[in-house]
Amino acid sequence: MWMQGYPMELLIAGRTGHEAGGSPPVPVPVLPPSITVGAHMLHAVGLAWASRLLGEDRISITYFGDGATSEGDFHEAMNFAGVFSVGTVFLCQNNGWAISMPRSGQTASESIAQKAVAYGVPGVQVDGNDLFAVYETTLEAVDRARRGEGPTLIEAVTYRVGPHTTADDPTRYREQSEPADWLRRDPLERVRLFLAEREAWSDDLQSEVEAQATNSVEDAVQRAEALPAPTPAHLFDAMFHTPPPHLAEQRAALEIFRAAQAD
Ligand SMILES: Cc1ncc(C[n+]2csc(CCOP(=O)(O)OP(=O)(O)O)c2C)c(N)n1
Ligand SMILES: [Mg+2]
Repeated sequence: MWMQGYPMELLIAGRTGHEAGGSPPVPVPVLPPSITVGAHMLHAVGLAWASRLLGEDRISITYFGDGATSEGDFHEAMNFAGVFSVGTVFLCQNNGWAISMPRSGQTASESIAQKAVAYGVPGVQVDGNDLFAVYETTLEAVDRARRGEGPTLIEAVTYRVGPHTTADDPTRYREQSEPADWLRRDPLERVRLFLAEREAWSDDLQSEVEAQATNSVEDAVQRAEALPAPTPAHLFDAMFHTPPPHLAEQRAALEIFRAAQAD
């Protein structure tokens, strides 16, 4: 998202629940992250379809987890994309887990990629820990969509080595030894070794890049923290263009409550 131009301080603000981080500035071609698992795949299809109806040539790519493929939205999005040959690339990051639900409990399908068959869409499985393979596969799917040949479902097979969030404790539901095998396939380490073998990477360069990255993140955190704090009324502002009566009523009640608190 950052590479597409979503400012880092807004990404951080969004993560802290600040409304300002909820969407990027207008020219950035990225939608805000969907907290509702899977809901965004439909938006991606709608956007690419709308672009075609407007006579433009924009396509869309949507990223989601293995768990999201159990949502009805996934099937509706795939179905529409297949029937109308919409230029959307579906990229499933199959990391083996949806919080505490293993991939085997998610679907009886042998693979996620094979689900594409049911919608008349090509499905590809790729090593999700191989940067070059993922890039190549994505590029092929993007080119296909740009040529007007329709959607592709990509299953990038990877693994969630850590907890789902800081509130999650994977020792409660999986063997502690499970991540060890995957740690050896760390995609960053693989790229680093690949580059180092070709003398395109070194410890000095690593320290330099890490220092630069740390600086830019710290800078972005400061800028995010300097944003004016949202007020509770903000919750209502971003919901509807014209608020329905019950929300207008709740907002008015909140204002009375806040005024009473201030007295
Ligand atoms: C509709 C909906 N149901 C449940 C949740 C709670 N929830 C948040 S993340 C998550 C698991 C998602 O798993 P997956 O799609 O595999 O994505 P991953 O986190 O592994 O990248 C769940 C159940 C939610 N945010 N939205
Ligand atoms: Mg997952």
